[in-house]
Amino acid sequence: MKDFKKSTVYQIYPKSFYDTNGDGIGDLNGVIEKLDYLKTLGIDYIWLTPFYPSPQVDNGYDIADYYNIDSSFGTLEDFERLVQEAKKREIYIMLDMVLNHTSTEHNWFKRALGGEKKYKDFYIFKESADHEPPTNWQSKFGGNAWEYVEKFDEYYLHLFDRTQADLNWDNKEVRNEIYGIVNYWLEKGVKGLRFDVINLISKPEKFENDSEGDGRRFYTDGPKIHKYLRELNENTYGNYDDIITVGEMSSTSLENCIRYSNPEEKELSMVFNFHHLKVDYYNGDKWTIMDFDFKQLKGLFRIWQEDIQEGDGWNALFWCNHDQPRIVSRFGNDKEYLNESAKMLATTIHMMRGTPYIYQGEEFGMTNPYFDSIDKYRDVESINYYNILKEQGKAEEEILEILREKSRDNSRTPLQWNSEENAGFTKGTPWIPICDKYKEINSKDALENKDSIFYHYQELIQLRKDYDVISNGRIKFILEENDKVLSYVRTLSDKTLIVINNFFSKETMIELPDEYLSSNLNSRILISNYKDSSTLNKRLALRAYESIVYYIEG
Ligand code: TEU
Ligand code: CA
Repeated sequence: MKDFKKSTVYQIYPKSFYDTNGDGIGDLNGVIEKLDYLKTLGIDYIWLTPFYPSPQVDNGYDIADYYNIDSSFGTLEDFERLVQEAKKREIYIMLDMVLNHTSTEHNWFKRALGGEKKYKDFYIFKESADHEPPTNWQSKFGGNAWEYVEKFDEYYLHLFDRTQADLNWDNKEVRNEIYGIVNYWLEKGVKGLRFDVINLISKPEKFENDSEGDGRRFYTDGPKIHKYLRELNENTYGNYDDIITVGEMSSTSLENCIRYSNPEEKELSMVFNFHHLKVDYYNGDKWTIMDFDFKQLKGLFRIWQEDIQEGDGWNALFWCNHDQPRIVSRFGNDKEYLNESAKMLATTIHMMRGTPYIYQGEEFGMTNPYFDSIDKYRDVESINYYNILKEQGKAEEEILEILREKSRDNSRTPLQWNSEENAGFTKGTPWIPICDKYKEINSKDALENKDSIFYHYQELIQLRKDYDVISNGRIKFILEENDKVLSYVRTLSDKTLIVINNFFSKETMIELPDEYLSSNLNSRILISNYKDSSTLNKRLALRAYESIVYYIEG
């Protein structure tokens, strides 16, 4: 059995991972073919984003059938083979469970539209006077969150696209159906579950206008969320002793995050929160351009690490996923300091308290693709906001500049396997353009160079297994006032780690607090991103993006 505190999860977006049949779309057989590569990296779990039958309006987060595989990705047999082949390599599969909403192509929704009351109650239909939506809540993808159905003279709720109708979790029959779905996949040998937007499932009893915002305060960490998660646990994965679970909890609070992930609450193993990835949203608005606020980033990490520790909760640690721009292009430097900054960013989160997640391509420094025209984009959110920003009167070039920094497609371009045609991803035409840096940035070159970002990740993954102070130590942030360097200390009995990261290209000096220097005779460098980093000293000069981890015993 795997210890999730010593494990690392690798996220695969199958559509962009590896295509084996030349249709331009990555597939499950592509994942199987690359398992040895993942074994070399050393990861423990593969989280696969949704591969279920779907009209693909939101690339699979709009599920039409929870019990099957979309033919573009393969078959159930392929999936079963993947589980077995991965297991042979001691890698386990984590599935993405999208249970807040279904596609409007799901049979339940079709029967609801057909007028069957049982299925109408699976969703959230509301009457409303005067052809006005029932509330002013906004969809996360832009526009009002209610869609009108003429036939009933009613609206249904969709917090995401209008083809993603929210399920009514207050209906016991819906919850029972959901237990059935989760148990079906657990019986197939799945060992991990990632629950999509799971802190949005419990809607308020009364639906009312939000005079202060877009409605999220009424349903984020909603009234019955803890009850529903405990019940889900009790009826599904709680009956096994080796399943890890992670909830995607967009803007959750600390207090709720602790309840979700404290083992005594019997809800989830850990939580993704996104607060640290909103430090480049000007006034909270994603669709703006702003340098990241480093002080804010540091403050958020400190709070979410130290306070979750106090509450005995557990964090999922991550910079990247299929919804986020590439981290080297965002908080690092993907030009002069690609190697240094990618390694520094990796060390920053892999040495923290929590379970690290790596998003495909991150392990060798994939960057944003910097698309130059709107027709290269595929993502529903990006295209919606392109139109919204147009309507607001913004110029084409300014909108494209924003998308180049903020679009979800930044992370969805195909994995760059080598410097050959289509980066070795497909023999056909890729469903979305390839990032044109693939000649310099690709996994083959990374594997051939012992100093590459890839081997830095490999080492970080192994260190977490070898050093209990990483998996189980306490964390405390230091150098809080420093506006260039993020630093923290991990401790476990007589072992100490000092983690130091310069987030900028300018050289900088730091002074460490005396308490960590008394026993520096026994100190050594555990990992760093320069070959000749200095030994432990009170005063240290850090070069561009320099990142050093000191290990002290005794
Ligand atoms: O994302 C939830 C979510 O709120 C975001 O991170 C979202 O992508 C946001 O709009 C970013 O601006 C999850 C999935 O990860 C995402 O791919 C899905 O589109 C979404 O849920 C709906 O299922
Ligand atoms: Ca394919």
